[in-house]
Amino acid sequence: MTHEVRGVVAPAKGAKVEVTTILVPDPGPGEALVRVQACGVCHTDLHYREGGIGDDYPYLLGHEAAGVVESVGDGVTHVAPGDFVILNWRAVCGECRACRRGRPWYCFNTHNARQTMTLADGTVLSPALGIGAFAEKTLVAAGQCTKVNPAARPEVAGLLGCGVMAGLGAAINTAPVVRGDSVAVIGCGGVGDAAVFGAVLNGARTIIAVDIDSRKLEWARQFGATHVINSRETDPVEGIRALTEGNGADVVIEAIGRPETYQQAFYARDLAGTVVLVGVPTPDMRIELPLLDIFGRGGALKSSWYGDCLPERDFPVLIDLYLQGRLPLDKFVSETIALDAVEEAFAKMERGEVLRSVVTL
Ligand code: PAD
Ligand code: ZN
Repeated sequence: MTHEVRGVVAPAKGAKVEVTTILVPDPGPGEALVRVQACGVCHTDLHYREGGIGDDYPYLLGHEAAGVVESVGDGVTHVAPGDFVILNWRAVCGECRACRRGRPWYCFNTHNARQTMTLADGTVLSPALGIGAFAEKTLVAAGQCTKVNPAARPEVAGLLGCGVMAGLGAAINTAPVVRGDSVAVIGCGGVGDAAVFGAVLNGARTIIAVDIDSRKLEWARQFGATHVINSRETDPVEGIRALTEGNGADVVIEAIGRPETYQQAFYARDLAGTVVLVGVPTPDMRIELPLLDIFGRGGALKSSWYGDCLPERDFPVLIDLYLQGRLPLDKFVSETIALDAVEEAFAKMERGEVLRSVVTL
């Protein structure tokens, strides 16, 4: 059987997204059909629309989602119809060179559904990050479903499926921040604020939030930033050094994905400190740094893919922390919107009015 549902599609590079009918097949072996309940609007969806990630239009957008498993294909044992799940884009294969070396969070061959979802005329859709969840139903590999406590509201649970996990994980897994560290986060959208809170969770002493928007800085304070710098007014490198006895921060997390802010991160860290790039750059971006500075400043320059998370390990724990009142996921949800308001949500994101708009279905 094929399910005819509504979904949000990016038809061509730079073109506005459209709500349109999509066709979703019943799950085959190893696949699951999920009735989506909520899906956050992440900057990565906008990157897709603008051609920053690839050219495989049309894209079915949306990838920060939670919902209920409707049916599963042959051989699926770890989830069943009725399970409340967060969708993930790291269904590890267990067989690639990273998995075999015991580093599955780098898995180079993550699973997605084998069958395709299409437009009504049969045009094959590329689901964003192998998910495509701005849709009433979506088809994924069963491993992309992580079962969590259904007491969590779908609109907050779904956020762990991408941006919040990426930001939290950049701090707690990739850096990792350790008790007593000084941490600076450059760019305080949903991802950056999650990094701020990750620094709180791991016991950072000083947490400096940097943004060009004072409203964002106010929100970052609510997540636990001890200091804020508006980098339109204050040079962020000098500002971060001034707040760290002239040294720079032990960990600087860049959560925008731009050369100039990466360069700020590079020079705002202490000697032997760590830079974590979690923001996603576009293919045209370049950076030039003196090689002597890379050598002479020592430490580590890391990227954080999805916060180096393992969904099966991390999502259930983080949902439990949320349910215990120890992880303020509700604060990320600025508004809930309908499927046809994604384009407007992109504009609000660009104007800095929201941390997360979340589509509810
Ligand atoms: P967002 O647009 O909500 O937040 C970006 C923030 O950066 C906003 O608060 C801006 O005001 C701020 N900003 C923009 N320019 C500057 C500047 N020059 N100096 C200081 N602040 C600035 O986006 P988001 O939080 O949803 O996503 C942030 C990035 O993280 C984006 O590149 C997204 O694609 C990436 C991401 N990465 C992963 C991953 O696995 N690495 C996962 C999810 C998202
Ligand atoms: Zn995302």
